[in-house]
Amino acid sequence: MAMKTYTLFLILLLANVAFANHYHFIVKETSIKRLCKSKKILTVNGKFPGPTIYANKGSTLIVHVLNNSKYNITIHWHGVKQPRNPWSDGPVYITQCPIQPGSKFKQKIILSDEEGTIWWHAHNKWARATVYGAIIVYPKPGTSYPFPKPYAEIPIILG
Ligand SMILES: [Cu+2]
Repeated sequence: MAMKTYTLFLILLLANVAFANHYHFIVKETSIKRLCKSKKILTVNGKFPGPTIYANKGSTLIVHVLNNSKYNITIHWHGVKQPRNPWSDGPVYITQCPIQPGSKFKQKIILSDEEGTIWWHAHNKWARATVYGAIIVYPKPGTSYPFPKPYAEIPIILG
């Protein structure tokens, strides 16, 4: 019960703070166990689903991506409009070259009017099947939600 109260308190607290603007993503193969079997999958920071990004509406984020896999990869910031900044939005071979194995790339994410939960995912062939996570965009500090303040929040990611 104490843990539940603590978690709820933490979630409510997050709604009123400014978040870090820099994230570090290391794309690598990770061994995971599901249904009694181990399998190697591509992950970010060894997590599946990958790390959640927390941000405020209108902020700019920098995600330092290091590709430690043996595949070309990009990360797409799905649902982010990226005004006048398509060059690090992630669609591989369309607006961005792939991040090659052993290389790094600084992805700039410009949030404009997005608010709520969107997501990021890998953008090269099958890699998107395991390389993804949530982006939770809170109101600007000092402003309120455009709807009644939620009692709690639980991100659900369908992969
Ligand atoms: Cu997408």
